Amino acid sequence: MFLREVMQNKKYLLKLFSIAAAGISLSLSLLAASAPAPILPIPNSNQMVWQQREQYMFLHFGVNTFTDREWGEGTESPSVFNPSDFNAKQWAKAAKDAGFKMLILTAKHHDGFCLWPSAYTEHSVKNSPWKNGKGDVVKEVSEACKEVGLDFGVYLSPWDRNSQFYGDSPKYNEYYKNQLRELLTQYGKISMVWWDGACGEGPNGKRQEYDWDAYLKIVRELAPDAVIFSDRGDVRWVGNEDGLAQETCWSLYDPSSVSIGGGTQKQMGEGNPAGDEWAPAECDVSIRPGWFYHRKEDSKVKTLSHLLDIYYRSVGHNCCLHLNVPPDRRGLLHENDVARLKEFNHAIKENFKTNLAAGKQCTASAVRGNSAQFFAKNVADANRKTYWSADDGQTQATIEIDLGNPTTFDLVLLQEYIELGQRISGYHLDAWDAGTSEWKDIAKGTTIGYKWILRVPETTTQKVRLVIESARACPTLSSFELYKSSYK
Ligand code: FUL
Repeated sequence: MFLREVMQNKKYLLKLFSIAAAGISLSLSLLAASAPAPILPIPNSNQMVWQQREQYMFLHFGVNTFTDREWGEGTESPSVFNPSDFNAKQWAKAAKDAGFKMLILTAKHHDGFCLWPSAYTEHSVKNSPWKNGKGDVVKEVSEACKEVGLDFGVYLSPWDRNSQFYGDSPKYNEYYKNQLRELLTQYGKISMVWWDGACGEGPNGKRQEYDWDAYLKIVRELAPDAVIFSDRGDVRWVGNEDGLAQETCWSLYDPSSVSIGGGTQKQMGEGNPAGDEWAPAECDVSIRPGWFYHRKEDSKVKTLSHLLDIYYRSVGHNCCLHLNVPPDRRGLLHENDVARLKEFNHAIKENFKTNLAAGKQCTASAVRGNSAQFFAKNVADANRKTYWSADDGQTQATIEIDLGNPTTFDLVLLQEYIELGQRISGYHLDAWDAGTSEWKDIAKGTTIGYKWILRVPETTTQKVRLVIESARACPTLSSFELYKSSYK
């Protein structure tokens, strides 16, 4: 009798003990483990805003539009600038409708002609017949952007073939800084300043030395929200004008290892995982062969499949796409370009309409602190801010998605939580082959960063896994999405 009671109590105690233990381990696993420490460098808030724009539009417009040239000499008469039907609202609307988030205008190109009535030169719209010299393209474009909710930025070419000061370095630097100040103070919020490194000799036969530090200081002071596109700025050039990034693309960069303006395409495009600067890459490219409008190129607007290829290899390669659409002599975006932009936007929307992995069962070989905050399911929600992560020191892991049923896809979209740094440096993707009961490699990659899109052969499977082979520190992943494209 006594023994039986003891045994029953023991059973009871054991039961109580195991319930308590389960409770403790459950609450431990739900306890938030701390997030991985950021691995430097990391993006600043302006760079985060920039990256999430993904696509913005370039507008090359000026005297070249009317002289049918790509680079003006600087000797063009302002009288050639006379758009017959100028309408900045049409530009902004077309950009907005096409899913672009910002417009960048050539306020001044290499010919030195200013699209705003600068007080520092006569070579501007103020001496053109357009609106009897009372027009201001910069103003109209900035206002049109505001009206439709687009950000606005300016390209102020440092190379100026018109200015008498060019080549007399201190004088020209003053001139350039004054023009920068005009643009940054008279047109509302400026979200990007775009500089190329083109440089030449002035009328005195001397090569101009740009005072980049002083230019930078002015932008930082007068446009604190702006990102600067420049070797010395916040966003680097990808190294070509085809809109195409390399197969590896780090947002980390070491400018000292790349000669200014002379870096190889590969160095600029790939970035450098050992770099101590965060300088993600921009892919700039024109929708036509030239940057400026030429009537003979009306039939040479890039095809939809060409634009889609550019999209996958820019936005889908951890970069932003800066697509140039040059206004014509009327001062309008040409019908052919507008139609193509519409198709392009429609195709992207369709291709990424249904994430086939949304809400599906995700598991990982390791979860940081075994904490719910870092569970693999975070890669299958629609929230970029929730992410999966592994424990410190763990640089290899596998994340598996069970789709429930055999599912067909040909696009895989991956995102790291870059607020904590870009980490992943090698991975491959496997699909489960139910016939042979084996995993089969369908793609491999190096970097992911903010966004990487893999185009894979059309694959039908119930289970997919991402095998992370190497990383600079414990990896994070905020999205692992699958799509079936309708447009190629
Ligand atoms: C280059 C310029 O020389 C081209 O004319 C064009 O403006 C391109 C976007 O940048 O540096």
